[in-house]
Amino acid sequence: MTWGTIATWRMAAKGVDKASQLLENNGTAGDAVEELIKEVEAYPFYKSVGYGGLPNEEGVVQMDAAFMDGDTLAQGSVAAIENTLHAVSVARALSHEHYNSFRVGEGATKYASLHGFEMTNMLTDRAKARWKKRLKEIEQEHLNPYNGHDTVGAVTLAQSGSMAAATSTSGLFMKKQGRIGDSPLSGSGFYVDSEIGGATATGLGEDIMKGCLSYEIVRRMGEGETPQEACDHAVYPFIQKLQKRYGKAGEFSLIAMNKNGEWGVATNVEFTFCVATDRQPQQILMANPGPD
Ligand code: SD4
Repeated sequence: MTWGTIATWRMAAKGVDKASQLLENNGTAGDAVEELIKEVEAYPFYKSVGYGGLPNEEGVVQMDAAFMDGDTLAQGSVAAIENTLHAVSVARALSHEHYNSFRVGEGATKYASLHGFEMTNMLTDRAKARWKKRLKEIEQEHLNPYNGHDTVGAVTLAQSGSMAAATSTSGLFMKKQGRIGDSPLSGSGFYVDSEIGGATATGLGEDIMKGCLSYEIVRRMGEGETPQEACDHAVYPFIQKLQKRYGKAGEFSLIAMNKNGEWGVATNVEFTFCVATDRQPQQILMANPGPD
């Protein structure tokens, strides 16, 4: 039976291995995507996700995460959550709640601690040192604080045909307190429907949100486009639109997988991603910016 997973950035490689093992052994799409993201969240040297993630302007690590079940379309999200090791697990727990399934700030952190999720200081010494250095650079050189992008996002397809998607990020380095990106927002940072497929995004949230790009890719796959066609048609004309209206587009990349385990990607930066399916052992691949 077909199974598959796709995830943003090479940092997801170990997580994709874990997810693949689960999927190969008939695990659920939800368990696989959660384990994949948790692996990235726990690793201290990934600077845009989970433990060791870079803080906001105030020196506080505030994370955004989401989980979506492609069978029920249930979703859970947290935004600006603090001191929580696995934001994605909190998002997954919230996806079971009919009401109050998207929590932000103190409400999200309180939910995590009340429900027994592992709480810890997410600011490592290394991240703190980078924050201090950056504060000085910004003061002296008037730099744009936005510094690259590497949110983890993934889509999984289980042998049962069920699909799931999830994201997790500490967002933009030096973001303003309480700033929330695309990653926890349905349709922008992620979307999945087991009858069609799923997509997730990484990059400048403020621009990804303008195009609801994850939903647009899934919608196009639903109309019969392949994942690659859907990525190309959703992303590149949208980049042109942003360029026309603003003179530039932020950096972003999208990945997609359909219910048959076929996948696609579109990006306007050099972008690495990981794919594994029952037909193809894990590969770490590189995508180049598409046509302007
Ligand atoms: C955001 N999409 O918060 C995220 C940014 C990102 O590493 O990819 N950060 O806008």
